[in-house]
Amino acid sequence: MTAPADLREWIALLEREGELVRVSSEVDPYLEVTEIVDRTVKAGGPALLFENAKGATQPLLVNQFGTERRMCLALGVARLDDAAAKLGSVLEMQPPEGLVEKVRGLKKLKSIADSRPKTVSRAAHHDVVLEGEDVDLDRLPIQHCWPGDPAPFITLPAVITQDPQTGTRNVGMYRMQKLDRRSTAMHWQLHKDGRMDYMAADGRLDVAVALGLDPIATYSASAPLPKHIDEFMLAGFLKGEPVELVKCKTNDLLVPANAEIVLEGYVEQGDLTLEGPFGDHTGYYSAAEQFPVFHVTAMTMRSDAIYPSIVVGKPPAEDAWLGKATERIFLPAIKMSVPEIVDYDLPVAGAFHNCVIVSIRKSFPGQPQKVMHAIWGLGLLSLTKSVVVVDEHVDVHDYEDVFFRVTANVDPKRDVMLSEGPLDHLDHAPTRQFYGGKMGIDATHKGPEEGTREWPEEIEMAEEIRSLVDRRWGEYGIGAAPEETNGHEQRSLRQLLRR
Ligand SMILES: Cc1cc2nc3c(=O)[nH]c(=O)nc-3n(C[C@H](O)[C@H](O)[C@H](O)COP(=O)(O)O)c2cc1C
Ligand SMILES: [Mn+2]
Repeated sequence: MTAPADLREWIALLEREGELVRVSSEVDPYLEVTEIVDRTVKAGGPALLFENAKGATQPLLVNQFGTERRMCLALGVARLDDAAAKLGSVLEMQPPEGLVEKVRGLKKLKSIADSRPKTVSRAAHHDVVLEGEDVDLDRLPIQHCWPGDPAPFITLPAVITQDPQTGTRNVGMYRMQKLDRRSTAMHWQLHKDGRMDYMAADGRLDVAVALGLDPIATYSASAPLPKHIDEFMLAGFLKGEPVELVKCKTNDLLVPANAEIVLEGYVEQGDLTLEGPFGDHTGYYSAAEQFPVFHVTAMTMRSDAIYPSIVVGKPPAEDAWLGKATERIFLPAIKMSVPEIVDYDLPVAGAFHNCVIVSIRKSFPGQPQKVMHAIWGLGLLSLTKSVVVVDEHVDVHDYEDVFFRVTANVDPKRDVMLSEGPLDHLDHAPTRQFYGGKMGIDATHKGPEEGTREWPEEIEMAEEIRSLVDRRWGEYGIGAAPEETNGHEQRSLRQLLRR
């Protein structure tokens, strides 16, 4: 499977796969689109291309990532874990032995070399160039998502900046409240790389915003990479070919040549505006706060540019699958730092940073607590509020099984560890913003080596009886066998969609 080259190829692929519906009726980006999308996402429905968005000249694409199948199609893999395996095989490279391994090793090294973006001179989004007074965000069907939002905001941008000191590129996805035809707010939260570039700027910082990319490049903007790693490198690696970049018209930043729309401009120290409140993925309205103003100096686009959008709100929403892709893709990197980790799950209902369930191969007392501290010290996972640790044989994606362990295996006085540390910018629960309590729950088996009583044995049916009953099931005349094999995956999907 190859990944789509741009948004057009992606839309064509979705149509061939029966994964896209075109809506030709006039639909209002003010609330109406949100309600349609929310229902469609929760029903596991298709991507939607609104061809006639009220008040705008350009069409609106939404729900492109709304199911696991579409997220896999977007990444060009059969299962999300396959994208992770590709990264894992590079991270775990050993010095090769023998010719076959050497050739294989060279291929892997080439895949890294090929992921570096390359510069090209032409881009379709240079067909229409609006500068200065001509910049007009009113042309775009920017959604006004929730009734309590003060304005429409751009929801699915790839925001590009450069570290003023090192020159390293950063790409992130941050909502952009429309202020007027030529400016927006830039919602760079406290712990994000984009904000660090802004804080390091002496005066002005150039910013470019790419809208309507191929789905891998769009996904990469949301990926929580360490600051010094360019998100377009990850995109190139996942695509298997370099991201092609082209220079902006009014500043020196490079943007993906396949973009539908590009907003070029700048932010400035001290130039802030009141942003929000907006309904966000926490399920609540985030508080209004001061954020930088993004001044658009040029708006460039394809003549028939398609504007991409996403609706975030009470989980589960479309961003669930962007988050799940990150969960899977980053597992190999997490295992590199914390090798006893077998698997982990970020429940969608926990808005990704409120809870992490992690299974570990335990070999010494205190290891679950070691893993909790490791998670609280690892990239954006450090913002995690609660960590649940289970043994390696527990399926972390099966929340009923995890709940069983948490209730059965925990002595709250002994196994609940309270700590404190940084919390997500939008977390409304802690008394102080940005800082508060953390909880670790050790739901692993304990034994005498950890100073407890003898741990009882878990009930398991004998393997030969299981296969005997499998074989004879038809004879009993009970009816169809209850789903058993493969049941886990289906169960977790049901949980994700249950409301
Ligand atoms: C749909 C969507 C909207 C997002 N909106 C914001 C936002 O408004 N502000 C923010 O700081 N992060 C937001 N995020 C999360 C960031 O994109 C994510 O943390 C990313 O890793 C930031 O990149 P950076 O670490 O390079 O700054 C959003 C993510 C998604 C998927
Ligand atoms: Mn980054």
